[in-house]
Amino acid sequence: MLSIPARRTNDVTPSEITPREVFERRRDFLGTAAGFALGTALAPLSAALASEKPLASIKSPLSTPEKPTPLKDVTSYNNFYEFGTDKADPALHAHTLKTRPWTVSIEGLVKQPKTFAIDDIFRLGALEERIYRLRCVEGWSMVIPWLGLPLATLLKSVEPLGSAKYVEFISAADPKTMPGVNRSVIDWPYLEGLRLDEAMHPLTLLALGLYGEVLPKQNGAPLRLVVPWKYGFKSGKSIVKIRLVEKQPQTAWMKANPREYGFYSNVNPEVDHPRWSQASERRIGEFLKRKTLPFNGYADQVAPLYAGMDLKINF
Ligand SMILES: Nc1nc2c(c(=O)[nH]1)N[C@H]1C(S)=C(S)[C@@H](COP(=O)(O)O)O[C@H]1N2
Ligand SMILES: [Mo]
Repeated sequence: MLSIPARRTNDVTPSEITPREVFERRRDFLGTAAGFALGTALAPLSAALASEKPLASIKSPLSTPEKPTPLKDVTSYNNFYEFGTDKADPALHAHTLKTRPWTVSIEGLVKQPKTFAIDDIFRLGALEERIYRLRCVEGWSMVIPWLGLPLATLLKSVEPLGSAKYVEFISAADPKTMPGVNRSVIDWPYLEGLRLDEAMHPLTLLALGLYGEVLPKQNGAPLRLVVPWKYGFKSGKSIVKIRLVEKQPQTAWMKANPREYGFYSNVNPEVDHPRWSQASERRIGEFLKRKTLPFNGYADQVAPLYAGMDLKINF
């Protein structure tokens, strides 16, 4: 088979914003938003969403200075098994995905369980552009200008209880619009999980767009996770439910092949996949391979999360 993959925070200043008038408008919005309940209509933003105009964003200091992978590659070389297992399948088949109406419910060990309509998630805060690497367990990588919000913004809004230790992410699995779900490649729905501190980490992004536009369907519209220090599969696409739990959740890949895919799946050049090395990677669009960096280059920010853990056992 398929080698399935069987196989500093937001201290932003006005000068980092493009364009300026968008910032001014956004700041007005942020200034008044606190006084409104979520769901209050905000004319300029709603209009932008309805017409899917380019999304305004704040440039994040958390971005890598590396050159982004061309949009064409970002949208035509994908893993999204709900639309087939070939890299070309998502771009060919994901047009059937219906991204409106779409809701995301957050439940489990929280004080305020909520169901958000997708457009209300866009209103939780100003979108940030975060240029992050995405490193697939298969040995390729890309650099993608994502647009999104820290996942922590969403999680804080439901007030996690002290007993919540892990977060489970459940992707959509609609056999009518996602043809791959009719085949038992994995046990649907696609499930992912993070420890609560990983989920709350400022690098963990809830992506709503890329390259200045709403997410293309093949990249996990209308919202997907981006966890830049972990292998790509930890970044679940087209999420419909987020559940805070006490015990480490099962994930789709652990269920499919626990020997090959662990819960943590941090990018680690020193721990090989049982069937291939993880020491190097091919950046899509480049010819020569490059060395894979521990935690995909984000060790300074995230290595402390794993202090004292044996990462060969907790792979
Ligand atoms: N729901 C869902 N999410 C998923 C996958 C999938 O098959 N289904 N594939 C994962 C894998 S293996 C990778 S490498 C990334 C690829 O994201 P991209 O296509 O935007 O590059 O999505 C991840 N998220
Ligand atoms: Mo992947």
